[in-house]
Amino acid sequence: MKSARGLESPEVVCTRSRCLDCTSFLALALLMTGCPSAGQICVGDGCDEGDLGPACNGAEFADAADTTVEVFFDQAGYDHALADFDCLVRVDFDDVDASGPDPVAILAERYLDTHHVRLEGDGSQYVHTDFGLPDDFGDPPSAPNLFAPGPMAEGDDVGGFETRVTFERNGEPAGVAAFSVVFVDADRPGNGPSGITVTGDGGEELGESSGFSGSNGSHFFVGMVATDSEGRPGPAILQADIRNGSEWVGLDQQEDVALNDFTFLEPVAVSAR
Ligand SMILES: [Ca+2]
Ligand SMILES: [Ca+2]
Ligand SMILES: [Ca+2]
Repeated sequence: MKSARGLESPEVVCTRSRCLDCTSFLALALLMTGCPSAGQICVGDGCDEGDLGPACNGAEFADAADTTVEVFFDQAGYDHALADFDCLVRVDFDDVDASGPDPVAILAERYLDTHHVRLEGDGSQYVHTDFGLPDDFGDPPSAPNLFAPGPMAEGDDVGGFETRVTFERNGEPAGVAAFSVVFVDADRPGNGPSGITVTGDGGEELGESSGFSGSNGSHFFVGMVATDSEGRPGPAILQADIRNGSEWVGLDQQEDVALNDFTFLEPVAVSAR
């Protein structure tokens, strides 16, 4: 994604404070600033810590102790549930140069300063365009890159298929009110169901979804929104554990599944909730 901060900048989606609101531009100006659509990207100096305070868009946050998690399998429903918020953050991995033949390892902290998220695979984390399986992973909607946890398969070891997602603000654990990820080619759930579990304070499980599937090469959206008893989204989700299939994404024996765009509402430090 081309942004006003340069081709290599990871996309940061927010429109608060100093972050320029793209809705104030005409269509031509939107194109010139790299905004993918109205209200979707930071320009200028970007969003610094001071800009991204705890009160996301002024919306009220739920009581984390009184939380239910709703699961969405359609992005429209997820977006609608978050319509009052103006601080959706997106990691699409397209800032990584992964145009070579081999998957590119990224640090778990790659998006920590910019997006306040840590992505930790069983053994490293990888980005590539198709992980060597173009029939399954070629031509993703969020092109060109996909994500998958390592380690890569080696010998009898089938490699990694689990990723832990945690959030951090100013070195402190943080929570999010919503989280989503796209599963690519989750087409053999009988060989290894994909799934997400989200947890809150004290490791308490807040919500879970697994066993969903689509056709060969499909892009299956799963989103979760944490709300209180009055239906208000709140930053109760401290961690998401994602299982993608049953083996290293490029092994091509049982269930290979890649991941694409992670989105979440702006993380809020636990002490600021
Ligand atoms: Ca992508
Ligand atoms: Ca397939
Ligand atoms: Ca598959």
